[in-house]
Amino acid sequence: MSSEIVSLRPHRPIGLSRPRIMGIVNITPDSFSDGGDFLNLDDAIIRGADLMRAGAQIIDVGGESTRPGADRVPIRQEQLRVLPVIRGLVDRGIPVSVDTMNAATALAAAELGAVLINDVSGGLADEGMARVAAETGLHFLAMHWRGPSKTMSANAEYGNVLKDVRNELKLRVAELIVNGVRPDRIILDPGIGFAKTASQNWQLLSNLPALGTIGYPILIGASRKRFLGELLPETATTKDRDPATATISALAAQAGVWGVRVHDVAGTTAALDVWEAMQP
Ligand code: PMM
Repeated sequence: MSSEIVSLRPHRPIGLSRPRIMGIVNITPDSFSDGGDFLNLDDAIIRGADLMRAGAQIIDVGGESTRPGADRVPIRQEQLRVLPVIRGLVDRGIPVSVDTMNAATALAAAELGAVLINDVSGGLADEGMARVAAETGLHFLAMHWRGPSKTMSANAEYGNVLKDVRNELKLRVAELIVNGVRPDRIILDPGIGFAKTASQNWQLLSNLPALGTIGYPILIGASRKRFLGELLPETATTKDRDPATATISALAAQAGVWGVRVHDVAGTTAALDVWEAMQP
């Protein structure tokens, strides 16, 4: 290979490493892409183990759908769905994250051995969440959020989506730290598809390095979301969005993200293998 080609290659920012893959197991009858698939305990555990074999580093277990328009789920019902699955996965030595907006569920998951709290409200939905994050010392993934799924589509009003999401995430960080969450435990997520139009999602995805300059690891959750469907024929299913998701995973890797949250772990593993092989 000529030295000219080598020198023309863009420099890889220092510290850029392969993103972690968070595999999704939703135990919900109504999640938009896998709702109802893993309601049975054994199926959910097998699914989590399969996703680990396919290349995930952590399994995200959720019991409350956050698709636009979804109603909240009673906490008791959420816990009945997620806790047995978390126990089963932890028993098999699998690192687990709990996708919940409820402090009580996060605490129960922590007691079972979950290693990360994934709160799509970033601690806004439950005032006890920051304390649970602080006291358990778990990693806390704070997503950009502008209110419950039932009404969030009406909240996609931004002066400048990148600046506003950035500022609102910085506010979250400040409040989490004031409540005792250790900065080195915080991971941020711009909340693709949450109170965002398709165009706003693309603006955020095309400016990931600007989100990284907040100073915290960034995770992206674009998997199978509706805005990807707009690139496909009308007859396409949500699973048909997997190649687009995997492409975003590779591009997000190039932008230096810490992690990607996906349903199709095998597809993203392949995409990240290609990205890694292409690194200088
Ligand atoms: N998206 C969903 C659920 N949980 N968590 C994080 N951190 N980021 C996301 O983008 C996110 C999430 C909704 O998707 P699903 O219903 O397929 O799980």
